[in-house]
Amino acid sequence: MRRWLWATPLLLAAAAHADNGSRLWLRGERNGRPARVAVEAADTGNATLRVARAELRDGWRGRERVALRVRAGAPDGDGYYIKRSRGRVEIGSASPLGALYGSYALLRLQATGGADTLRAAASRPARALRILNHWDNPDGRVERGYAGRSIFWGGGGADLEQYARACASVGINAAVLNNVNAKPEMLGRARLLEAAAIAGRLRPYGVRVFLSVNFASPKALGGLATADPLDGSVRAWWRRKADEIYALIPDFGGFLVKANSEGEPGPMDYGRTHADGANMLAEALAPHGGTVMWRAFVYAPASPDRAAQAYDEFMPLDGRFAPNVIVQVKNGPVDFQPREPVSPLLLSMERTRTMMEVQVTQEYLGENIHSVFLAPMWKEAEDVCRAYGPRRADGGARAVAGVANIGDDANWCGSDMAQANWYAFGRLAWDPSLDSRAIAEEWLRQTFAADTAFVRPMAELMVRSHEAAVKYMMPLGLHHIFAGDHHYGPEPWCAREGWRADWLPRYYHRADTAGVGFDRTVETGSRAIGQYPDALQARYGADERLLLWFRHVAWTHRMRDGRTLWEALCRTYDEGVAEAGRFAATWRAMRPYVDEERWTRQMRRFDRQAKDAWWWRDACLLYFQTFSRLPLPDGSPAPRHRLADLMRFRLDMDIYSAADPDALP
Ligand code: BDP
Repeated sequence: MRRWLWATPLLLAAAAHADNGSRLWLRGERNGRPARVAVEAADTGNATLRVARAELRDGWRGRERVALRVRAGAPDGDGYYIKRSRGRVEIGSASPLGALYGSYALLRLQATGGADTLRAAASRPARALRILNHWDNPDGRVERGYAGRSIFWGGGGADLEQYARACASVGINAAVLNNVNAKPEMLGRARLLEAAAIAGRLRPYGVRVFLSVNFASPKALGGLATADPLDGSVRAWWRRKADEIYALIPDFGGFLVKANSEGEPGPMDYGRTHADGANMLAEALAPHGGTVMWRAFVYAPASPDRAAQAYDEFMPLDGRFAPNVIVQVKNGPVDFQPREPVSPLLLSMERTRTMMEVQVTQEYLGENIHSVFLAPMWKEAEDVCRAYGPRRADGGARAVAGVANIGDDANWCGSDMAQANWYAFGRLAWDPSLDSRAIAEEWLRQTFAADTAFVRPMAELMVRSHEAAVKYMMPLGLHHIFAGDHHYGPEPWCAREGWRADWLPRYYHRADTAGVGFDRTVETGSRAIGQYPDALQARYGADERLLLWFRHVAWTHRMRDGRTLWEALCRTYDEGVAEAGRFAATWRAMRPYVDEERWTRQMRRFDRQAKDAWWWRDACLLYFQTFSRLPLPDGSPAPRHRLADLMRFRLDMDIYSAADPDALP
C-alpha cells in the first residue's frame, strides 16, 4: 500500500527517519495557508486547470498571487510562459495542459532554488508525443519490471492520480497501458471498460491512453477465420473495434503493435508486409485521429546478423506507411544493451515517420539493484540522430517512447535511485538539449536534499554511472553476454539446448584463440556497418568504445594508446569495479543528508552493485582468458572468484526479481 505523507509537522518529523519514497520528486511542503491563485480562462472549470490551481495553492510559497491564463496566441501546443512582475506571477498557455506544465515548472524552480531570480521564462515541447510504454500483463505481472506488480491491472488500489501527477510534472503526456506482448483479451469489453476508467483518472493530468494490441485479435476475440490485413471482414472488425474504443475513450491515443517478432502474430503470417498490417490499423483509427505505433523490433533471419535484420526488413517499406503510422525503433539495432550504436533505421527512413524507443526499466542495466542514470546514454543516441539523421521539415514523428520502470512498490520504481530515470525520461522527451548533470542535480534537490555537499558528489556519481556499468559489464563494444532469461548477471559461456543462436552470448562475442568481437565490417564481415551513412561509418569504425561491436580483433591488437586489446579489456573491467566501489563509498558518506529508510535501502543496493561488479569482471575476464591465454596485466587485482564456481552457479531468475537485495545469494 502506498502512503501519502501529508506534511503536517508531526509527520514531517517522522519522515526524517521513515520515508517510503512514494512522494517521488514531488515533495514540496504543503502550504499552511494556501497561495492565492486566479484562473483567467474561458472555461475556468476545466479539470486540468483545477489540478494546476490546486498544485499552486498548495505548493507556491512566493508572496505574489499567481494567475493562470489560457488564451489563444500564447505559445502554441502545450508550451507555456511565466512572467513575474511585482505582486503577480502569470503562467500563460494556449491550452489548460500548457498551464499545468507551466505550474509544475514554477514549482520546480521554487524547489531547486531558481524562483527568486526568475523574471520570465518560456518553454515548449520538442516532441508532441512523450509516451511511457508499460509492459504490464492483464494478470498484473510486469514483463521486465522490477518494482512489483502492475499499477493498472490485476489488483487495483494504486494511486493513479499520483502516477499521472508525476508524469505531468515532467511533461509525459501519454501511456501505453499494457505489454507489447499483448493478450487478445485486452480488446475485450471488460478490459476496455477498465481502460476507460483508467483514462478517466489520468485525463486531468493530460496523460492520454494507448493500448498494445495482438495482431490476431480478430481471430482470437472476434471468431474470424483469419487476421489477414487485406481481408475485408478483418478490416471491418478493426474498424468496429476502433469505434467501440472511441465511444468509451474519446481521446484514445491509438495502438502499439509488436508483430512477427518473438512468436507474436503479424501480417507476415499471411504473406503480407508490415506496411499492410500497420496501414490496416491506421485506417481503422484515422477517422478518430488515432495513431499506430508499429514496432521495428524484428529479427527474422533474412540476414545472418541480427543487428542488420530490422533494417533489412523495414527499409524496403520506406514510404509505404500511412500518415498516421509511426515506426517505433529501439535506440540500438540489437536490444537495449548497455551500449549500442544507434539503430540505422532511425537514420535512414526518410519517407516514414519514426520514433525512438528507449528502456527506462533496467532490464540490461542491473534491474533495481544497480544505480545507473540513463540520461547520458539516451543523449548519446539522440546526438547521433541529430547529427546524422534525415532532414525532414516535420522533424520526423516528434515522438519518443520509454519502457516504464514503474510498479506498485511503495517507491514506484523498486529502487529510489531509479526514480531519476522516470524523471529524466520526461525532462529529455520535452527538451532533448537539457544537460544530464543539470537534470541529475534538479532531481536530487527535489528528491533528497538541496545541500551542495550532497548534490555535487551525487550528481557526479549519477553522470558517471552509465559509463561505469558499461565498463564492468561489457566494455569496448561487447554485448549480449548476459545470463539467459533474466539478463542480470554475466554468463558469456551460456549455452542452452533448443535456443536460437542469436539469443546466446557466443553468437555476439565470438571469442576464440585468435581474438574476440563481431565482424560487422563491409570487407570481411556481416556488412552491417554499411547500413550507416558514410560519415557515421567512419566515426563508429574509429570509436574504441564500440570496437568489438564492429570488429573481431586479435587479443594482441594495438589500441590507440599502445596497449593490447587484452590489457585494455582487463583495465576497463578494473576501472568499472573501482568505480562501483567508489559509488558505495559516496552514498555511505551521504547519510547525514538522507532519511534513514531511504538511505538504508539504497545502501544495500550500492553495496550489492559493488559486489556484483566484481562478479561481472571475474566471470568475463576469467572466461575470455581461456581464449586469450594471457595473464592479467601487472597491477590488475587477483580475481575474487574461480571460473569453475561461477559457471556452476546458475542464477535463479525469481530470486533476482525480488526487490530486496538482502534476499540475493
Ligand atoms: C526484450 C525483452 C522482452 C521483450 C522484447 C521486446 O527481453 O521481454 O518482449 O525485448 O521489446 O528486450 O519486445
